[in-house]
Amino acid sequence: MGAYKGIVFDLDGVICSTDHYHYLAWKKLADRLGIPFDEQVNNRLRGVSRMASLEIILEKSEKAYTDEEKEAFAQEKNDTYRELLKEMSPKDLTDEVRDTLNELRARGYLLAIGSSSKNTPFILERIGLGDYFDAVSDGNNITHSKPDPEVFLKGAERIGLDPSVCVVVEDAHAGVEGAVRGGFACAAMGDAKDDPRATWHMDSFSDLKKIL
Ligand code: B16
Ligand code: MG
Repeated sequence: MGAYKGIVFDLDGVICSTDHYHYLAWKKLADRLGIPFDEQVNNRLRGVSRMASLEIILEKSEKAYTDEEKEAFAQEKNDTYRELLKEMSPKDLTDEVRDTLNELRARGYLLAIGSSSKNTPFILERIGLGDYFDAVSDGNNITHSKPDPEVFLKGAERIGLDPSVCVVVEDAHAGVEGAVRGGFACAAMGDAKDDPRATWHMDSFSDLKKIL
């Protein structure tokens, strides 16, 4: 097993492709408000909390909004997003992710989730992983979103391990930064694959079997 004993996985963009649903839901809101929104802006939202994401989108708005209006926009986006999540099923967990998780578990690693999303329990249930992980740390138990390391530190704590023996798996630059600040090794993939702060740069999720 080497130096590492636990793995803390980001959810959105790592375990499943809910990142696309975030995009669609934000796009619907931005279009309604007449605010330009594209994949480039969307990539800046990865790993960032819902309200912080809204603030990034509103940077391109010509109009200023009150806090009450912003709360309503965040709620509207989440309602759209939840409608999309309802369509998810265990079929949205790829064979690659399922097989890799099972192999890592069989090798003795403790497995945790470290996600900024408050929808984490619902998503895990939809994809058939409701009871799978040894611990879940998510947007419901943190006060600071990524790039703060809090969500990963709580994840490691919940599996009883020090960050120095845990690997964080991330697809967001904000998440890579949080992992490094928290004292974790970091395997980066997707949008954050080439982040120079990451320990490993993965082409796909199953590369974990080679790294660990
Ligand atoms: P919610 P992760 C993050 O999940 C998403 O990447 C980010 O786009 C989203 O704004 C954030 O969760 C909050 O999500 O609105 O569902 O609470 O990548 O940390 O798993
Ligand atoms: Mg992510």
